[in-house]
Amino acid sequence: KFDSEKEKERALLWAFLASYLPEDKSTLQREFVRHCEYTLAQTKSEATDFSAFQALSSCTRDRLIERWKDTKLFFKQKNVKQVNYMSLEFLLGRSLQNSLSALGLVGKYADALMDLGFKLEDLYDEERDAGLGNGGLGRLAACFMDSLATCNYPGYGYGLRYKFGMFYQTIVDGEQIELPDYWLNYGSPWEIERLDVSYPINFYGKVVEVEENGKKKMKWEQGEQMLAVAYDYPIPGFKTYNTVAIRLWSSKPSDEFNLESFNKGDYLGAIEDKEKSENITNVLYPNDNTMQGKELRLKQQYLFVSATIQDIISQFKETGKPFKEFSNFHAIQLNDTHPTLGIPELMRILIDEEDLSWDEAWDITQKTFSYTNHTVLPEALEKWSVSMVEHLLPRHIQIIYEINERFLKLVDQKWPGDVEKRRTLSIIDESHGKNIKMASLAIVGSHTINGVAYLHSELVKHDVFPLFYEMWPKKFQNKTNGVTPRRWIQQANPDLSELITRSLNSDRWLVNLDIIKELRHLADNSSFQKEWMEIKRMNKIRLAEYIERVCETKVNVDVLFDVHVKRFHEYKRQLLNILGCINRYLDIKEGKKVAPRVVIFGGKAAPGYYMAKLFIKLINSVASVVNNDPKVGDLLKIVFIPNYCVSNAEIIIPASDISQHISTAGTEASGTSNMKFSMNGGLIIGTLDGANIEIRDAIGHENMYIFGARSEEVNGIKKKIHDGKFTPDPRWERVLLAIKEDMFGPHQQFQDIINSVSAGNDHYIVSYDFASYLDIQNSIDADYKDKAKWAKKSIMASVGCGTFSSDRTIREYAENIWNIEEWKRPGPVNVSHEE
Ligand code: B1N
Repeated sequence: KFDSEKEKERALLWAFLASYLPEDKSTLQREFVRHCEYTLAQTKSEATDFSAFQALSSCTRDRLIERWKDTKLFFKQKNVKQVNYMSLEFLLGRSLQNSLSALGLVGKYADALMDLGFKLEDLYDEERDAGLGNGGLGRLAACFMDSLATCNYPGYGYGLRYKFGMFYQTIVDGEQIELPDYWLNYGSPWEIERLDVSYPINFYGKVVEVEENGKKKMKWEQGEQMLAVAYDYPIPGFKTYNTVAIRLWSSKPSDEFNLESFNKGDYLGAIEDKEKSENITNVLYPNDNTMQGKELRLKQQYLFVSATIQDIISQFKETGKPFKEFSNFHAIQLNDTHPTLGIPELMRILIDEEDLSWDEAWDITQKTFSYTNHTVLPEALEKWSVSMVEHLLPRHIQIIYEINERFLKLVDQKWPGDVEKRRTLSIIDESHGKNIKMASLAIVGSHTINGVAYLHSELVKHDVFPLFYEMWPKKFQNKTNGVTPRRWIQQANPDLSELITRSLNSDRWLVNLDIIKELRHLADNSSFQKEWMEIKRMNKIRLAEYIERVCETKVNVDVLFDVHVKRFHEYKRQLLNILGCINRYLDIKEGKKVAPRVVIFGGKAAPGYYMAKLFIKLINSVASVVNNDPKVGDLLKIVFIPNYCVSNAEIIIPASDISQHISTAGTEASGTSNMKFSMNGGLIIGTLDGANIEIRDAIGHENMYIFGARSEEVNGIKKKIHDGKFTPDPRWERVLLAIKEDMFGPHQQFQDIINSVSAGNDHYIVSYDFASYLDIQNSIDADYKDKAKWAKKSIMASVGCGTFSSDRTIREYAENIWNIEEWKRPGPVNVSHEE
């Protein structure tokens, strides 16, 4: 293998010098001080908790890099197939605690840093969230990366390195105010800047036909050019040495310049224009479950897919294999349709640059891509105007048209002369101008399409894409979402984690969550129940302290904690909850007996989503009346926790007695916080929607509070409401009257809410589900009084959730979609793993 003896010697020397850092206490301390002194240029007297956090993160990063490099090398030596998970969002949250825990160094560092005067927990709190996502979709991608590494699968996550992540939410006079999240101001200790990994990205320009070696071909002539530069974020597996990475692209102006614009003599103006046009990856679009057809977003999507596909191809070329082998080495998963341009981009590169024929290129493309659908909401299904795409990506529009033409030939073979089917199936929608239906392009270009919960996957097949399903029934699958138990149990709820490990006499449950079901026999055990509920109480105290700090409201921890945290959206029906609160308040004023509770809201509204913002205003208006009414006292407190994000979710979720997942049946694709709450012993009040249905099947319906219309009933109910044939419950009228009579401030400000649920408009059937919602809330009041009964339900809700580990989900993707194998890397000999 080696060119010479000399080269062999050099390699041995290098390997010796690059051997793993030891894990003894004095090495940990020396490395920490070295980073303080040399990386941060700080002495003992200057070091704050923040600098200690930075130094510890640098130490941790070094160790992650050791593992990641060797994992990459191992995969390369084994010639493995890898998955490339393409997502415009990765909602990672904080990384320090998670990484230390994966490295098995939590205890050792706690001890080592104590000598130097630092408390590990305080350092965790110095870290800012990496908020590169909106909500469930972005957090799912983060949980998936954790599971990919832990389950020893080869892979990469690909995304964008936004300078501004999800906005920071504050509440002023009851209203949401958005502030920029300039997270990189504080440096990102985890990223590895890869100035050596960058790709040119083209926009605009034109397509010309050229002749090369006697063959006619299309050439995309350069318009604007910029660069995408890679930043790698290592993601460690748990109880394994495997470490994978997320590669995030950042846009940079390219060295090539347009002589014309500089020739005008306005040097500073030309620089400014160049900067402006090239800051593509500046900001994350803050819309969850809606699409905004902005050109900048399209540019983000293209920069993302072009850099990613170029990177994957360059990795593939290192194997020296011919392109027909491509899909034996790479699977590409599209996290929703946001990266769908990857399909025409791969086609373009294979045909225009690698000289493959259309058929060869198409075969490779279809064998490589698969697509996950995350929503059935029509306003979220992406459509891009043909004229915008044509202008920005003139070669891609040709390819998309050709894909469509060839596809419609297949349609014609199956349904000869059926123009209606042809129209429905066409990738180009011509009903309001010409638009590209990205989901249709994704389905045609992929070998597999999946939904994210059983009900959702059924709706995808039968309601959203029925004709595609008829054409290719075998392409459609379900992959029910999951969440990582490392972050959502072990890290968020260390006391519960300790109890589970002690009771099972093993911590294997952290990598095989199914085994927590073995604790079922303890559900009736009164001393276990006592310990279980005592942990819940401690978590409630921790949350109450947080609430006092951020909301300046004191809450009683010995009452029921009812939590509703998620993005604000009409379909998620925070309105149902707050109207229920008003009803409860009116009951209290009438002197009815109710069980005391704290109702906790949290979540962001898209800055342009008027209704969602009005819900926030209503909640805060009701809260200020209820919380200041001396008649109410501890019977009802309503709090709105500002800036719901991954790090405060870790405090909120373990403290809930019940949590609300009350979307109109058939609208929430899956939901993932429902799984997190249940795992932590919080009971769910929910509709038969998304993954709620599977959670009920797993934990037993007696351990969940289900209410409301079923998905198959919703359309009939909507019609009934619309036709004025539905009479709401008297409590509904009473609540609306309270608002109209200005009980929560001048009612005019809430008029649009009242209109939105009035007959004829009540799209999410809030008025219909209201009665059953109130009834089930009353039964919760009653059940909560019986401490033993409640404790049993709480335990059963948790230990039945084994199947909702994202490890299970990832294994299903690996086996049924990606066709990749586990490759566990043997550990280095000089490191012992903390068990
Ligand atoms: O994806 C989650 C699901 O658990 C949720 O039910 C679902 O609502 C969420 C456009 C979305 N679907 N679609 C989005 C996000 C951003 C955007 O720009 C759509 N998010 C979901 C994980 O499967």
